[in-house]
Amino acid sequence: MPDAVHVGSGKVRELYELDETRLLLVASDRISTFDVILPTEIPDKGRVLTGLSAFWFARTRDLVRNHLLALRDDGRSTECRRLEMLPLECVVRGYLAGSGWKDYRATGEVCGHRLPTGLVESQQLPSALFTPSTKATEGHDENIDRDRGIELVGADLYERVERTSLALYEFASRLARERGIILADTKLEFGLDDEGELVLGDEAFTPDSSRFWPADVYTPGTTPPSFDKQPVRDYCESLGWDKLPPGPELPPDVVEGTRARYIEAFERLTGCAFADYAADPNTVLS
Ligand code: Q0Z
Repeated sequence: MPDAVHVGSGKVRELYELDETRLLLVASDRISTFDVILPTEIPDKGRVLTGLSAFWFARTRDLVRNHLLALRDDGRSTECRRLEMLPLECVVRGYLAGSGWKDYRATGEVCGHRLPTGLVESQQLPSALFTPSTKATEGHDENIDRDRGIELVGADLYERVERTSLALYEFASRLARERGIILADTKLEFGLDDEGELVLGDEAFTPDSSRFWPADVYTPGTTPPSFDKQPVRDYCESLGWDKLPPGPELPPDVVEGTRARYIEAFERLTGCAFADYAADPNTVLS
């Protein structure tokens, strides 16, 4: 990456500094499952996720500002405004899954929200919950309650990110549901710009930052299949792999099936042909 200093690595993305005010976020084709990066890539996954995020940024501009400045021609790189990121992972849950389901089963609560008794796994919640977490230094994010969230960012900002996160989730989950995808939950990240304005950053409503479920097979009381990664999970389970690194290589049919699912999610949600996005990434912005 000429003229850019590498400033960070995520599991599947890289972050570069373009200048004092701009960063470049580059999504690779790497895939993780059971929290392990696999040695085999899924061609076009990075472009699908970059295009989806950009689509949502464009569609939610009236709800909150966002960091998107431009998409590069490669379709996997986003030029973005450099923000002061908040130390809060803004999780919204519309359905009982993952750590929310575990916490509910153990305590009847999720992040301090008391829920009705008798809910089953993957059930839709009476209303979506804001269940923030903090980036733990090692391993998994730590769920926090409202009081801890307010300690971290202050009451005024906490209430702004809560309201904004819920509004974004309501918008995106409704659009996704109309297109056959349940957005069970999602993680958003916000920052402040140089004027102290709240800005949506990072990625938004991608299958890497959210749980996507196919609506046509959704059954409360069961563990729904992942819209995108189910072929990978099923293959890994079939090997009896211990889920410790290194992960297994994926065979070509699993790679192709998984790539097709990412592209299907992109096309259903954006209404754009993926080939049109590949030819000109700006097609998702209008
Ligand atoms: C995002 C991350 C990644 C590693 C910092 N607009 C922004 N301004 C300031 N900081 C960030 C952003 Cl998006 C920022 N991350 C997460 C992404 C690789 C870490 F691609 N960290």
